[in-house]
Amino acid sequence: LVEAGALAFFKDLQPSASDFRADVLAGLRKPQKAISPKYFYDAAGSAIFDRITQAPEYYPTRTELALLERIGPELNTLAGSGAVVLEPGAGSSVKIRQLLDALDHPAGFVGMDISGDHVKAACADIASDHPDLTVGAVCHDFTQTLDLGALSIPEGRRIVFFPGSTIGNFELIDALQLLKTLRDWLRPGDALLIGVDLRKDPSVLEAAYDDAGGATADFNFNLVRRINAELNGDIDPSALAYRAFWNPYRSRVEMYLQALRDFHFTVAGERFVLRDHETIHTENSHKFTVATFQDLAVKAGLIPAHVWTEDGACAFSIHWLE
Ligand code: AVJ
Repeated sequence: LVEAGALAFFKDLQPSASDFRADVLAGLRKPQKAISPKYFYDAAGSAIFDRITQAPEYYPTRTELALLERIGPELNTLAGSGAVVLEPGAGSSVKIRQLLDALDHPAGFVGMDISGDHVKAACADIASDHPDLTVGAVCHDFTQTLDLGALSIPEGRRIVFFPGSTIGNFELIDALQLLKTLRDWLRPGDALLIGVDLRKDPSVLEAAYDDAGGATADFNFNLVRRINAELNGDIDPSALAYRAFWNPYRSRVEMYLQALRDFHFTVAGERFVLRDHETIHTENSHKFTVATFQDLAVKAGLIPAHVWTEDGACAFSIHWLE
C-alpha cells in the first residue's frame, strides 16, 4: 500500500534545548539585553506569526504573494520543468504553494524550519496536494551549517527559495554570511529566489510591526512565556511593554520589550535586573532599496540576474540571483 502524500524523508537536526538556554542567558547578560528572533518560532510562536501575516497592517506577506503570482509565468520560464525547490525557514509554506503552482512539473521540494512539527505538518500537506512531487522536510536552524549531501535531495535544477524578507532579520554582516551560505547550495544553473522588503514611509513600517490587533506584541510576549516555561523563568509580563520603531540611520525597524518599572527576575537559576525603561532587543527588520540589496548580493558572490518590484506604499522586491 502506497501512503499518499507521505514525506520522502524527514531529517531532525533540531537545535538542542541547551542552545536555547545558553543563548538566552548570554543575551540577558549583555549591557544591551538581546534575544535572537529565531527563538520566536516554537510551535506557539509560529502560529502567532501566521496571525501577524493576516494583520491588515502587515503588508509584506500579501504584497509578496501578489508579486509572486504576477511573475509566476516568468519564474516558470526561468526555472524550466523538473526544478527542485529548497526552502530554508519554510514555516507554514503558503508562498511555496504559490511558487509550485506557477512551475511546470517541479520534481522536488525540501522544506526546512527551526520548528520541526510545524515544517513536518506543512510539508506533509504539500506532499498530499502534489502526489508527483518528491517532498522532504528538515528541522534545522539555517544559521547553522548544513551538509546538503546528507539529505536525499532529488536531482534537477535547484531553486533556493527564501521569501518573506527573512534576510532583513540579520545584521548586515550576518546577512552577507547567510547569502554566502545559500550561494554555496547552488551549482551552475541553479538560482536563489529571495524576497526583500523595501524602504518606505516610516508610519507604514511602524504600523506593520506594531499592529493594532496586538499580534506582533503577542509574538514578543510568547518569547517571555517560552523562557518562563522552558528555562524556569519568572519574568513578569505585566512589567514589560512591546515597542517597535523605525531607525533611519540603520534602515531597519527595531523591536524591543521595554521595562515599565525596575524589576528583578530569574532565568535558569540566574538573577537579572531590568531598570525602568531598559529594553530587551528582540528583533531587527532591515529594509533595503533594490540597489543596496543587490550590492550585498554581489559581495556574497551572487549575480543579480532579475528583479521584480511592487512599488507604492507597500513596496517589495523579489530577486533572482545566480
Ligand atoms: C521573519 C522577516 C518575515 O521582519 O517582517 C514580523 C518577522 N517580526 N513581525 C519581518 C516579523 C515581527 C518578519 N520576517
